[in-house]
Amino acid sequence: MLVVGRPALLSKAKFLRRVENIVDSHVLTNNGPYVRRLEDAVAAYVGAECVAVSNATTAFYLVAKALNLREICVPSFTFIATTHSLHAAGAKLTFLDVMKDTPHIDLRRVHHLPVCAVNLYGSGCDVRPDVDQTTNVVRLAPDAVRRRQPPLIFDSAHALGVSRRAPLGSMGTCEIFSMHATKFISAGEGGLITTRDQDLAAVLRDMRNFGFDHQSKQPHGAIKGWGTNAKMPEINAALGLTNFEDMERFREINEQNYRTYARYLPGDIKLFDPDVGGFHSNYSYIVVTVPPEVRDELLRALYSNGIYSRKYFCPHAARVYGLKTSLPYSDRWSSSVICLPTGPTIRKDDIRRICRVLELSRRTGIAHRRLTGSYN
Ligand code: T4K
Repeated sequence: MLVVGRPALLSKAKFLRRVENIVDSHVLTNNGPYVRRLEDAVAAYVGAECVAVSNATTAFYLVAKALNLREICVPSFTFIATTHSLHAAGAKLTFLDVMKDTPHIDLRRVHHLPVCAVNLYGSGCDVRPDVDQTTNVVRLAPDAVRRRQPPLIFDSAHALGVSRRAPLGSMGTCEIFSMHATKFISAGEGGLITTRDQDLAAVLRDMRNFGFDHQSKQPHGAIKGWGTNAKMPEINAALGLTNFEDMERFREINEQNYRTYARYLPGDIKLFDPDVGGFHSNYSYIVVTVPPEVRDELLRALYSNGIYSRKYFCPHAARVYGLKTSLPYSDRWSSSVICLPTGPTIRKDDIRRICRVLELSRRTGIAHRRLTGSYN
């Protein structure tokens, strides 16, 4: 079975040594040494503070609480985790449509309200004119971003390692990355919040640990405010750190896969270019769009041939909540998208086979049938 999101580990021996260290150290959680090493490595890479948490979904909840968000604009075409979390934290959601050619909202059109923009599929959002084109940083003093401007949060769950001159991670009020098993750099489960706002980072460090003052030297210092248990365990941090250190190798493998797809996909199946807007992608998602009337049939044909592809994201968020708002491009993306398998477990021959199944299905209209015999 070829699947979207199959995790792979390139440095297994190194990870196992780290697991042994953890077992011998008797420190399994509560912001131990591997969590701190992961945070330091990511902070140095993105040029901002990094707070590691249990997963990205919880990260959104913490950020919404820390910023006391009462309302926020979000793209409807995204994963439901983000909208569920922001809503659960008390923010009223306004759904925005994405654009025709990119699955992003047009940030230039939203200024007056808090916004959560999504750097989807390992690609970067078109940024506002007040974003420095060299560093990707919004041109405001770090705490001004939080105190005087509506917050601008980036859902960068898919975008660790994506860069445009500088790596993503220091844009807006904060960015949130996912280290779920299916993500580019996996910790099994995990999330990272990066921000240039040191006050915000400090609040988040307290919040992830029940609200305890993270700077206190006492075992249980003062409780500074609301908090929950959003800590990343040491074993997850060790896995995340090991994979993060291999990031360039992961990118090379994914980029090679992307080029192979670009070469063999049938002409009427459109491959999304994740470098759109001048970004350098991590190529962690292979996203194609097909005519909506054949999308589900193609998915069935792939599945019948052992190729487990996904329709991220169908239905899109507003429709999940039963809203009838006119969002034509979200509807369009949602009904035409297919995410195909990639990553280190997928070989060039697999990709050729996937492309062949798509080609034969498109040509003959055959679904539900095993086409494996007729590839060559
Ligand atoms: N924002 C965005 C834009 C997101 O896409 C996500 C999550 C978030 C925020 C929230 O991030 P986290 O809270 O998760 O950190 C998956 C993931 O669970 C989810 O992380 C991801 N986005 C979403 C797009 O996809 P499913 O329901 O598709 O996952 P699942 O378990 O069906 O796995 C997908 C494929 O991966 C399967 O074919 C099997 C394979 N797989 C999966 C796991 C977990 C493996 O081979 N091994 C594994 O261990 O949601």
